[in-house]
Amino acid sequence: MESLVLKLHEISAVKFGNFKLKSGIFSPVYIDLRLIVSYPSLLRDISQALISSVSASYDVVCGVPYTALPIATCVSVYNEVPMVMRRKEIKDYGTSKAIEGDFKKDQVCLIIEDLVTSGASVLETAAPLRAVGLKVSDAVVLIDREQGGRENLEGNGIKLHSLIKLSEMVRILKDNGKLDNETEVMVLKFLEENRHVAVPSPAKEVKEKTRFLGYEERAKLSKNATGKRLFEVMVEKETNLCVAADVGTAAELLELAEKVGPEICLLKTHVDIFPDFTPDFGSKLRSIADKHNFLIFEDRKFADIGNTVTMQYEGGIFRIADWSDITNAHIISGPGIVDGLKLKGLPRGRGLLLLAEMSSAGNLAKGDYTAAAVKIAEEHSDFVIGFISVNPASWPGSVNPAFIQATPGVQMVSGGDNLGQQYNTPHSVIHDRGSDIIIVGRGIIKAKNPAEVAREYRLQGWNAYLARRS
Ligand code: 5BU
Repeated sequence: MESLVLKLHEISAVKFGNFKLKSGIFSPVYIDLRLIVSYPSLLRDISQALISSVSASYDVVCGVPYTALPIATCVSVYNEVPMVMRRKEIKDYGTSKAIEGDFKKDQVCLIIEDLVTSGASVLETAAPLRAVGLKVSDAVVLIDREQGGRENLEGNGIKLHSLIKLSEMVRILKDNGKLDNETEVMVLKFLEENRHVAVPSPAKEVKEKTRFLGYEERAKLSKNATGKRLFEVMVEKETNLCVAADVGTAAELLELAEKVGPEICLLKTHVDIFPDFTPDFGSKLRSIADKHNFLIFEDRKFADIGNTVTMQYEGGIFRIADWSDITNAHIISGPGIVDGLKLKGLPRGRGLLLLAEMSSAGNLAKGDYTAAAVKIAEEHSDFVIGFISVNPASWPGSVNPAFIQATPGVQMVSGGDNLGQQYNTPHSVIHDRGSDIIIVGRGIIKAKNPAEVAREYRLQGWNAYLARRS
């Protein structure tokens, strides 16, 4: 081991200074094992030492690209064990495989790596290997930087075998006069202080980015004209308030729209509750919306098969597609519902919200159902502009920041009604739960002065958005 460490130092594969690592932290020591391909006998020695340190049995080996690829190749050749290769970039032509080589499902694959810090690179390789049916339970590494990699891998069912720890290397170099006292102390102190480097999570990073991204930047990301406009209106009017106009008549709704218009980005309707609905309702509301610069959202909650919803959206007495910028749909019937609505909505420049979660107690839109809504939205991002959601910050994966999140069940104080509705405050919805729009019904429409109260909700919603971004 000592001669191996001294040889690595001799070829400058171990350097001391101030280096930024992949994990983002600065380190006084840097190890560059890419150089070993220029020293065939060293490459051979490392490969043989690595393999003799693993007692677990395995059927194939796989090197973490790129530095460990030649090491894995040598291990494969010397020990006559087959190798598979992980592609870092998957081709969009040919076979598009993430894992190349011949293998069978349930075969055991040993991962070979040159250096482990947080273990992130090993995990990036383990995921596609596992996805194609290989079993991964061991990884062998030349150098363990002792910065949490062992624990992070263990948490993902992978036992780490290391040939040497960085602190041991430092001691060998010191004992052989290759390192002064001061540098040794500094490196050991650094290792001691950085024992736990977290594995960076792509999902968490996207979420964090979305949290700080402004509506104006997200407007540019939206692939749908209405989605874009909604973000833009929010920025222009400094409002993320949608009023749910669940009043008794169409006449009252038009009156309310005039009053709250200056405060809102969106007005949500349930037209099928009006006894006085007439075919000119849409054009009347449209002109108020244009005057006050807000969008219209008919909360129709389509739920049928694709063919039926095309007729429900375009036809009947309500002719929703003619006047409502946005409507929404359950995904209970599968993605065909989006295809159906898109057929009629997209040529008119409309947008669709998918119901990923609901606000009412005991509802079934959670877990896999919510995840399915996100997947369908991704597949139709030209028409789907976002989601009805309650707690998007807690969704397990990352969500494209082009999608807008709109949340019903909002009042100044949390609580509920006696029919299952559950309320959160504007601050909790926007700041804590990661939503973009507060949908407020009775909190505003039952107030003596709806315009004044709408203004209060607007300020609370907007301040929560500003606080989230800072
Ligand atoms: P409220 O008065 O603020 O409770 O009205 C909420 C509105 O949002 C009402 O029009 C509902 O139909 C709508 N809503 C909801 O409350 N919860 C949901 O999950 C969905 C819509 Br989807």
